[in-house]
Amino acid sequence: MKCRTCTAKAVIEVRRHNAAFCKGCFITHVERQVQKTIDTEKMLSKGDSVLVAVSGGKDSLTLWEVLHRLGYHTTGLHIALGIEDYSPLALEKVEAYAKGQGLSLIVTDVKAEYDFTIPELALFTPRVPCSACGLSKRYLMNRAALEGGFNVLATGHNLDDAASTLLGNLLHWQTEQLGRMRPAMEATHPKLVKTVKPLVRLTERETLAYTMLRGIDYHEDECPNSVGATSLLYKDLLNQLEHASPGTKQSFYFGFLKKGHSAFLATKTEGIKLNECEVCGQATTTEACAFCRMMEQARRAAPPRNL
Ligand code: Q46
Ligand code: ZN
Repeated sequence: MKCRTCTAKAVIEVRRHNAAFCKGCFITHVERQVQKTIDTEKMLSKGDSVLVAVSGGKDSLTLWEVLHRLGYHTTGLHIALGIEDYSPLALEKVEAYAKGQGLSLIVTDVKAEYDFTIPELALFTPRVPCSACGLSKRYLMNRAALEGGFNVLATGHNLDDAASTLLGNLLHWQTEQLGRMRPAMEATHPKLVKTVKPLVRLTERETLAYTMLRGIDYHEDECPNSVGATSLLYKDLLNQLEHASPGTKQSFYFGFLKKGHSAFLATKTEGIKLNECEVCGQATTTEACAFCRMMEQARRAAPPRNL
């Protein structure tokens, strides 16, 4: 198998592009794919101050590496979730990467700032861990971007993430979510920051290959709470389809953006008025935002020693 670009011995085959690449040409291919996504979706400009959410896994570290190499001004944001046997090593990997590259990193520790870890929030509120975690991450990422004066927040979602989310949203006809599925979402309120997903043109396998070929030391363990997640079942099904027919994930997601997404835009904005949360000031459709309400629930339910 030879590299499509230079005919040297290939190290990876990308069936959906009907191509194989050597190490150097694959790295260039990945970085070009990211730049193409940024340009077509008008995600970033070189003057932007970009906050990159980094969990320590392969996707987020790949994102940080590529954005930095493409010449964007980036700062990392790591949210320490307090999940035993998982979070401490995640922080270690992110800190080591930032130090090695000489990049600045902001760390937000949920327990230190709000008195509860993610597992504790799941214990003291009706939310399951991933629901408490997802809400906390969205809130804290936006808060960190606003406080730090960043005008864009970048996350490492890849094509597998986008396609599996789309499948889930379609299976349950989550029309509001379907209207929010663009990889670049402009801020719709002064207390919201623009969000972008520059890796959506790359599959999970491709980001993993990039991470390994670049020699990036990432957190290999999956979060223990991801076991049995429905999103993994959707990813599995999409992988089976992709195996039988390469290019399925890409045509599913990008075909939706081209032909289906606009049909759901009205549902996204219709009748929704954003206010500022009466507790924290962040954008919300209710009086107190969902994050502040969850924290209040946890404070009421927790034994006094947690306060
Ligand atoms: S980190 Fe958080 Fe994920 Fe762990 S608790 Fe669930 S949402 S699985 S991306
Ligand atoms: Zn709030």
